[in-house]
Formats: sequence, structure tokens, C-alpha cells
Amino acid sequence: MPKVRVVCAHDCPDMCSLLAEVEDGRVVRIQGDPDEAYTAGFACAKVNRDMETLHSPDRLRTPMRRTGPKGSGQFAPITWDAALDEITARWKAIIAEDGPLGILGYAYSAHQGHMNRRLPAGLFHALGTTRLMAGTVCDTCCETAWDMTLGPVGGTDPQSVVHSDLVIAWGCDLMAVNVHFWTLLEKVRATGVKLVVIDPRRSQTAARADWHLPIRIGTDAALACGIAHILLRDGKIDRDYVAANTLGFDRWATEVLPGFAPERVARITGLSVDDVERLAAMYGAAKRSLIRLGEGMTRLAKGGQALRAVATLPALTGAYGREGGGALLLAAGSMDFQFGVVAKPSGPASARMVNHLALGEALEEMRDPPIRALFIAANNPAVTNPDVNRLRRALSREELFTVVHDPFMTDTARYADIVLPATTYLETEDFYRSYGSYRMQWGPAAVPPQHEARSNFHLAQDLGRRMGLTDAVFSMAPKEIMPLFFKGATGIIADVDPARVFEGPVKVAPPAAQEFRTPSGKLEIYSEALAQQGVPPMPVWEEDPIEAADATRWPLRLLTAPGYFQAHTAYAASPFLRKREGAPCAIVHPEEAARRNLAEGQAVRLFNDRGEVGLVLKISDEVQPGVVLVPGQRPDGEAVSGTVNMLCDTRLTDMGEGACYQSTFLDVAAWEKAA
Ligand SMILES: Nc1nc2c(c(=O)[nH]1)N[C@H]1C(S)=C(S)[C@@H](COP(=O)(O)OP(=O)(O)OC[C@H]3O[C@@H](n4cnc5c(=O)[nH]c(N)nc54)[C@H](O)[C@@H]3O)O[C@H]1N2
Ligand SMILES: Nc1nc2c(c(=O)[nH]1)N[C@H]1C(S)=C(S)[C@@H](COP(=O)(O)OP(=O)(O)OC[C@H]3O[C@@H](n4cnc5c(=O)[nH]c(N)nc54)[C@H](O)[C@@H]3O)O[C@H]1N2
Ligand code: SF4
Ligand SMILES: [Mo]
Repeated sequence: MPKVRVVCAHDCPDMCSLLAEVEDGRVVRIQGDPDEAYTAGFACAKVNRDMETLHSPDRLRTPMRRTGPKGSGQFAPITWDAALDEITARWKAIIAEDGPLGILGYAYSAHQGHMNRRLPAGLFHALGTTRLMAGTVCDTCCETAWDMTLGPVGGTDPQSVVHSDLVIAWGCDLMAVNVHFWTLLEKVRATGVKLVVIDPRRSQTAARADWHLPIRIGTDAALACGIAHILLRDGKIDRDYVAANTLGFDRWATEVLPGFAPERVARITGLSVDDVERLAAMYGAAKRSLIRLGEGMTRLAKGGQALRAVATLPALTGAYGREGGGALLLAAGSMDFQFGVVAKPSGPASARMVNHLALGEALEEMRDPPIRALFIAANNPAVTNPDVNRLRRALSREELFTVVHDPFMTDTARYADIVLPATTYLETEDFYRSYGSYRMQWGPAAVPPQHEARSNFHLAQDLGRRMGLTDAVFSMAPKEIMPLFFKGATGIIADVDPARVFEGPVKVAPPAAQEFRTPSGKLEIYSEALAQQGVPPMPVWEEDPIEAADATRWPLRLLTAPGYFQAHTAYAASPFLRKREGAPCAIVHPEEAARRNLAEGQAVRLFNDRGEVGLVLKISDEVQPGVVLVPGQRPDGEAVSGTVNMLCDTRLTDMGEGACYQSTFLDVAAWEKAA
């Protein structure tokens, strides 16, 4: 049976090389590529089932036009020509009346390679429309905090973990989001290297670790400052490394660290003094410790400080200077591809911006001109954005002309005037580079587009040409564009020959010692850029006043974490995976359940000032008292009622204007009482 070597496009740091077995035009099996080292011959439990999503009977087959009220999901099929004619006629009319700023292109990155995710952005860039500040729903807080500390550069190569002597998964559930790193780590652990997990939840990763520290949500900066305090107290700082490679250590040591004695750190974090001491001793003794940083701990008001404090630690012991040592958040920063070729083909240097997470506000409040046309692709904000009640109200505006491009009729697509059927990655060719490792690969299509689906790339080209754009990328083939990504590239990809990428997986490696690309060229414990923004310039833990006030009004805090068998809403069409993940649920500690007289498996109401949702209750000591864990974000129809982001507001993080899902406070009660 023919096997096509494709690349997994899901938003996942592993970027597996996959073999898709094709029979009679259908993918019948997907497995990991045994010839690509990092993939190591296996795909995760989700992607093993991707043929179900690809060939799902629920796929959108043709373009459709709305026939009922917005949100009702009533549509009738139309032809592609009719759809494209109507879209371009509406856009041209808006441009003639209000200028291009009356249009918002809201295309995200999920589940595609760089051609398909970036050309829709390029279309709107070239048209000069209002632009999306993308990714604030995801990683802009942690990424900005990292850049403010180390500069725009990737972290430790995960494949160098074979040289590490201690691994800390700090707020990262490897078993959910980084399974191939986990596999490599298991081999290293077999040689005696210890794994420590710092996570409010006893995740599957934490349950398998040598040591789990169940830290209180939002207190990681205090723990990191506490470790630094003890390292300083005990003479465990690598003074030479710090002097040569960091900026501001002495001020941090005299102005901030004295406030983080172990007793205070224990009170803030909910850990014991002994645990804080033991962790610092372990960390101080290791030479090549590797911290795998998760994003979860930054999705709250002071998330940037948390990331900066933790990312500073490997400088204190000199681990950043040694192979296998350091920290890994993302790798992408070191692979300097010229993606602007597709993302910014032409168009004004700057334009009005909309923060990804604040779409509802933008639709309701922007004036001069208001947003009259919205194009959404590869994104399901009616479920995944914070404050989705407001967003859905805004999407219901009758005079807003909304187009949604997706393989499925999502909760967002229900609000569209025109829905367009999208391909999945298995139906389109693309260029992929991992964001969690130093690898790149070309992926061909395994099968042709299903039904009448068109890829994001194809659609952006169709729309670009109809809108009169003449940039070459609107008529070039992906294979012609790919080599341009390498033109003028610097650093570790400068020597890669694009022809090699067409042939198979390519691995590059960052220098063994961590680079810093900050203004000072050093790891900036003191950041002048932050000082100028009025943000504390040195890593510190401070209580957030709004969170503190909310905590006095509501007894529980929301913990959100990725699902093991779902990634956001993208696998919702696989009945097998839906079943494996189980019904959308809320997990509380037995004490919290007992206090409210709630039983395992019953329907409960989660509520606060912003709204309520209905979920199935699970009772488990995997979380601490005071917390309610809601894994994933699930479509409306799957839950008892609603979706968790109805409870979250659109506050911004301290750095990078990111989402604060975990700054959400609430209570839980029996569902019946609500009625
Ligand atoms: N299976 C699966 N894989 C995925 C995804 C998915 O939804 N499902 N999503 C994909 C996407 S879009 C992304 S951005 C990535 C990254 O996905 P992320 O959501 O960043 O996942 P993690 O890095 O595991 O971080 C979440 C972990 O942080 C913990 N955590 C939460 N708050 C805190 C805190 O205050 N302190 C500490 N120390 N820990 C905390 C949570 O309990 C959880 O275990 O994963 C990708 N991969
Ligand atoms: N409470 C809470 N909310 C969160 C998070 C959290 O941790 N807690 N995590 C946040 C994070 S990290 C992220 S990244 C966001 C994710 O938010 P989204 O990007 O909205 O998440 P997905 O459900 O992955 O949505 C992707 C959509 O793309 C469609 N799709 C798949 N492939 C293609 C394609 O090739 N073309 C097109 N046009 N469409 C395609 C899918 O069917 C799906 O509808 O959610 C955020 N929301
Ligand atoms: S582990 Fe990640 S990259 Fe690999 S198959 Fe699963 S989702 Fe895709
Ligand atoms: Mo994300």
C-alpha cells in the first residue's frame, strides 16, 4: 500500500514525521516515521486517529450561505464562484466607503504549516486592513517574557537532554503536550537522572516523576526567587558565568532576593520550607540541569514575571553555558526564516491592530471605521477565546459580514454569513518547522482535497487575485516559495540548502552554550525595556491586586490544562477521541466536593460574575483544595451547558498582552440548583 511521508501540522512542539497509508484515495492508517530520530516511529494517540477527522462525515462539503439567524447554523450550499464573488464584492464596497480598515482578517496558525498559516495573513497585510495581533490567546506572554530575558532566541535543544543531569518540567505536562521529549527523557532517567515536576496539578507527568511539587497557581516567581535566595546564601552561584553573561544580578541580589527567604516562599507557594530547601539544593548541585518550561504558568495576570524568574535560574548555576543544561520554552526564535515573503508581501508598514483575545471588544467598540467585515480561518474563537459570551453577542451583529473557513461547522462558523470548506493538513503541501525542537521538513499532501475543500493557501491566492493584488506570492506554487524562506537567513539555518528540505527531515542544532540576543547581549535580570514600560524590571513575585480581591469573593480558582486526547476543539470530529477524553468536566479536591455535598459524576454549575457553564464533576486529589481544574476547551454541544471560557475575562498579562484564563475565580454548585 502506498505510504506518503507527511508532517503532523497540529499545534504541537513535536512536529512528527508521519507515514500515511493511502488506499483508494483514503488515508487508512497513520503512524510515526521510523526513520526520523525525534519522532522515533510513533505518533501520539490523537494523531493515530487523524484519518477519522480527515474522512469524517461531518466535514463541510461545499461553500454555504446563511439562511437563518446568526448562530443558528442554518445554511444552504452555494458554488465557490458565488461565494468568492459575494465576499469580494462586499469587501470592495467596504473599502470604497470606509477604507480597508473596516475589514479584519482573523486567521490563526492552528494545525497547518507555514504557507497555509501565513498567506491569509499576507492577504490582509497587502490589502491594508485592520491587523490581528495574533497568538495572545496562546503564547505571547511567555514569549515576550523570554525575549525580555534572553532575547529572541530559542532555548536548549531538547535532543541534548541526553547530556542533562537533572530535568525539571516546570508547569509543563509533557505527557500531554510533548510526548516525544517524554520518550527521550525516559531513556535518560533510566541512567539515574531525576525528573522534578512543578505543577499545581498531579498531571500524568507529575504522577510519573521522581518528585512532584504541587505549587499554588501563580506563585512560580516566588519559588524561583526563593531558589535564587538560597543559592546566594549557600555560595552556590557560578560567579564567573554570572559576571560574564548576565546583567543586573547584584541589584537583584540586594534589592529583591532578600525578600524571598524560604519561610516566606513556603507561605506564598503552599510548599513546605523543607521542599523549597531541598529543591534549591538539588538545583545548586546539578551542573547541566534542564528546565522544560510550560506556558500554563504564564496564563495569568503576572505570568511574565513567573517566566522571567524561572528562566533566570540556569544562569545562576552556569547551566546555560553547558551542553544539556539551560531551559527550553520554544525553539523557533533561533530559526530565522524569512516568513515575511508570504506574511507581508506588500501593504502599509503599520495599520490598526486588534488583540486576538479581544475580538468581541473590537467588534463592539471600534469606530472610524467600525469593523464591518470579518474573515476567520483556522480558529474557533467562539470557544477558545476568553469572554466568549461577549464575543458571541458581537458576532451576532446583523450588519457584520463574517466569513469562516474551516473543515467543520464549528461554534464560530455558526455565526458566519458565508462558510467555506477548508482542507486539513493531510490534503495540502506545506513547509513545517518545529517550535519545540530544531527540525524542519516538507510535507506533501497524502490525498487530494476532500469534497470541495480548499486550503488556506489556495483560498488566500483566490481572494488575493480577485481583490486585484499583484504580489507574486498570490500566483506562485508553494514549492516555488519555500526556497525564499531561506534567502538571507542568518544563524543556524543559514547553511541549510532548501533542496535538502524537499528530500526529507532536516535537523539543525543551536550552539551548545545558550546565546543571548538582548540589547546588552547578556541575560537581562534587569531589563531597561521593562523599566520603561513601568513593569518591575527585575524578576519578582508580587500579589496581583485584582486576583487578590477576586479571591476574597470567590472560593475557587480556575486551573486550565490541555486535554490528553483533545487539543482545543480540533479533534472534536473524532468520536473515538471524544470518548477517550470523556465528557467536558470539572475536577475538584474531595474536601471541596464534601463541603458542597457534591458527588462524582453529577452535573455541576461553575459560575462567577461573567456567566455559568454546566460540566460533569470529577473528584480527585490530583488538584489541591481551592482549585477547580477544567481540562481543555470543548465545543458547546459536548458539555451539560456552555464552554469554560464563558467564565474568563479579557484582562491582559503583565507582558505580551496575553490571556489570563487562570486569573478566573468562581464557585461550583449542583446543576439542579441553577434551574
Ligand atoms: N494534547 C494536547 N497537546 C497540545 C495542546 C492541547 O490542547 N492538547 N495544545 C497545543 C498548544 S496550542 C500549545 S500552546 C502547547 C502548550 O500547551 P500548554 O497549555 O502551555 O501546556 P503545558 O505547557 O503542559 O502547560 C500546562 C501545565 O501548566 C500547569 N500550570 C497551570 N498553572 C500553573 C502555574 O501557575 N504554575 C505551574 N508551575 N504550573 C501551572 C498545568 O497544570 C498544566 O499541567 O501544547 C500544544 N499541545
Ligand atoms: N481556558 C483556556 N482557553 C484557551 C487555552 C487554555 O489553556 N485555557 N489555550 C489557548 C491556546 S494555547 C490556544 S493556541 C487557543 C487555540 O484556539 P483555536 O486556534 O481556536 O483552537 P482549535 O480548536 O485548535 O481551532 C482551530 C480550528 O481550526 C480548524 N482547522 C484545522 N485545520 C485547518 C486548516 O487546515 N484550515 C482551516 N481553515 N482550519 C483548520 C479546526 O477545525 C478548528 O475549528 O486556545 C486558547 N484558549
Ligand atoms: S505528538 Fe504532536 S506532532 Fe506528534 S503526532 Fe501528536 S500532535 Fe502531531
Ligand atoms: Mo497555543
